[in-house]
Amino acid sequence: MRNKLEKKINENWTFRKVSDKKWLKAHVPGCVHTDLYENKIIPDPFYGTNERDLQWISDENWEYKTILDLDDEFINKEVQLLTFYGLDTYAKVYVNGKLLIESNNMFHPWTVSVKNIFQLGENEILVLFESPIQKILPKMSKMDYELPADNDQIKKTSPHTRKAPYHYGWDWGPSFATCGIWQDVKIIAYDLFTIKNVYVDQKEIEPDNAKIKISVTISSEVESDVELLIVEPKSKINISKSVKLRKGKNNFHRVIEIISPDLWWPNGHGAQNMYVFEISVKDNDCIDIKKVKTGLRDFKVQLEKDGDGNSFAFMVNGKSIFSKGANWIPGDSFTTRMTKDIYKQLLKNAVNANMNTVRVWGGGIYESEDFYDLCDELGLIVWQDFMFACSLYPGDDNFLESVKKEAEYQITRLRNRPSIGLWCGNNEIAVAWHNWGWKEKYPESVFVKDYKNLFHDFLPKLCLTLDPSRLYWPSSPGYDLSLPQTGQELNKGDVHYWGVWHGGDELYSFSENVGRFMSEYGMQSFPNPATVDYFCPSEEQDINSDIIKSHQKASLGNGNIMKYILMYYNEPKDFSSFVMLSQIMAGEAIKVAVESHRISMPYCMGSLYWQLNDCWPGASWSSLDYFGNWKALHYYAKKFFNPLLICADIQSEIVNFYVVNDGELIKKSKILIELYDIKGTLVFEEIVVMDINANSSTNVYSDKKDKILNGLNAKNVMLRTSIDVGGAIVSTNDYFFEKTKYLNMDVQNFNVNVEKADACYNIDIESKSFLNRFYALCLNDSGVFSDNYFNMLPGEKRRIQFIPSEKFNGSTKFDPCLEFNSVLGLCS
Ligand code: BMA
Repeated sequence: MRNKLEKKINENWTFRKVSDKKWLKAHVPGCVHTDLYENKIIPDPFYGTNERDLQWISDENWEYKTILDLDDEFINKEVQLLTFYGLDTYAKVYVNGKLLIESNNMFHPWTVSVKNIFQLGENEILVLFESPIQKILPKMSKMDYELPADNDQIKKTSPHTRKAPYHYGWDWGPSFATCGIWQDVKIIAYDLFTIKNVYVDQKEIEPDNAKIKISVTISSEVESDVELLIVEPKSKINISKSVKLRKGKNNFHRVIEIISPDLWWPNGHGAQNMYVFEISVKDNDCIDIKKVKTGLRDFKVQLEKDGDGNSFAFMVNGKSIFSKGANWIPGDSFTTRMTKDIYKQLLKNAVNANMNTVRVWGGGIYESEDFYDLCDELGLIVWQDFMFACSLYPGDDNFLESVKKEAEYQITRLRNRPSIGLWCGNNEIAVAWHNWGWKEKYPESVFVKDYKNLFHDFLPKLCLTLDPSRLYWPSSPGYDLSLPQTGQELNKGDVHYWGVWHGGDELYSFSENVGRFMSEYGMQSFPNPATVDYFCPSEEQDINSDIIKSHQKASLGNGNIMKYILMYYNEPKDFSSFVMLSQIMAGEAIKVAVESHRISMPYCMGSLYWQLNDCWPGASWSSLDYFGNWKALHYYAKKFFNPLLICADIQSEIVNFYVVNDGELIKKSKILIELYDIKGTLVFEEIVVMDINANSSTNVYSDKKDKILNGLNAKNVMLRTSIDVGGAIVSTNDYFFEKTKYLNMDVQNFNVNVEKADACYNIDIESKSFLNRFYALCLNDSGVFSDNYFNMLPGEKRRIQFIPSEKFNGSTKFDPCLEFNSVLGLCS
């Protein structure tokens, strides 16, 4: 057999600063910052104010080298290729002294023929990385104006370089414009043919029949008669066909039908069924095999004119799905540290908080195969941005040529995945043009020519050719497929609402600004106390200390966090109380937002808060901190994204109660509306018995606020709403008629008892006073509590569980360091 050879060459790499003598051990995939750190040349970039002192790294040139031993078998092959799956970013690759690659884009692979360059025995591969900053500065100095890049904290070179925008800094992350071989390096050699690509195009997917078209691209060195096989065990597909290969590129396709397919569903709506297609090409001498795993589903984004404007709603297998989730940013400033386990922890936690969607936001990276594998497996719909965010970009041919290669590669790589819902051109560029003063500042041609060309012509055409079944949406937020004349429209398309936080508005503004699909809105908070300890010694833990401020990248910063806390709470006692109150504040804020979005369905059909995760330990809008700890917001999210939700709108004189149901019809449920005074006495009660319709939001009860209060002081009461199905409370939600700081709360008093059970800890809480947002915190593990941040009436008893993270499973040595408190205990 003349087998195809494929080998990773990630071993035995060394690196050095170009002006240095000594070569040091390097990691591939990796980057220069982590290599320097591992060699103890630099301290932890995330600690203290180290970020500031490490800026020199991105101004230097670095080189990486390895020696590769090759035998006859490789050297005698007809085709010999060297592929760098990711070079970040300006690299010159020399093989045995010969320059073979000059890269300028980290988002697509670089492949080169090494036939007659590789030799028997030792071969040297040398990669020289030029500073991404210094490379661009001369070009910028010749331009009439600087392209906007507000988040770029280095030298505003980022729009010119196809490199992850957040590497240059963002309002939640540091500036480390790193470089390195950030993806696998491979050598591939064959004599006859190779399968270049398999595309499973889901033509028509219906419950009783799936029609799919399988297209196979084969590259051949010879003319030959071969057998093409398509095998899929679950559907018993076994097709064999004799085909003739021509020299060069060959395309074959075959339409297949699967009767009664097992469909793929987003989380919460059904199973994530998958099919594995194995495609092989063989002759007597040689075989090449490619496997494609996919889920069959009909996915559409409904953009329809209706009485309110234009809808924006996901339809999966004919069912309208309310999209619940958050925006995803890269999980590390140095993405090569992301392992499958870390991805799994983060994305599983998204699912554990009842999410069904993540938006891969355009200022980061096109994510790894692990990421999308997990989204497919977990049922997370991916809103996939192209990597353009909050900047204007060059419009010259070289730039477009580079983007073409990038987009072609990424679309082809991801189009077989059931989780990918839509492509989106960019993040916030159109809205910035219209609303951030760009229109007044830059030549019109940058928008009506360059922007239009890239996002309204070039990218949509590529998507249409390579992935015709998916929507291409030019920009988020956006309201139309044509070049927008205004920033965003509440009644059309998707909306980023930042009146709360950036605009300083109070929380009720969320309910006054509900769009058709809310793809961004947020409230900042600090990470968990143990995470703060990771980067800041206790004596520096102060809202105004240099270290704390250096881990806060948003322009409005800690002052804005404090401003929001003080709108609703009394002053935090100390720094750690500030940290915890900031988290509770974020939970309360996003709860108001999401509830107003969900009760507005089907007018509003999506709610993705900003942001799910972090790339370093610092202040941000995230609900999971850098180490994967659940911040208060994540516990709130689990409840406000619960498939069955009861909530109240208490803004006006009439209080409206709603039940939102993402699931099937529920017969004879009991809706309980109860008002308790702060001593725990039930003072008002209303019970509504009803059937809850499938996939609906229903106004189940309305009453005058005065009637519910019945003469009681609004500062002394709590409204508790619940749904009882078959004798079990399946959803509950509390409200107050006054801001927390005005509530009359007694001195906080409670008992807690912790006992170890099999794989968890049982925590029994007994309240002796009214407890506002009682919480438990584990200071030495990122494990999760079964419930958290809830209100307790005096005399109430509750049991919650603490489930330690997987690393402690079965460990007898683990002793959780638990802390318990509530809002009153945090305020002075
Ligand atoms: C959004 C995002 C990000 C930013 C966030 C918070 O608009 O698109 O650019 O980090 O706001 O300001």
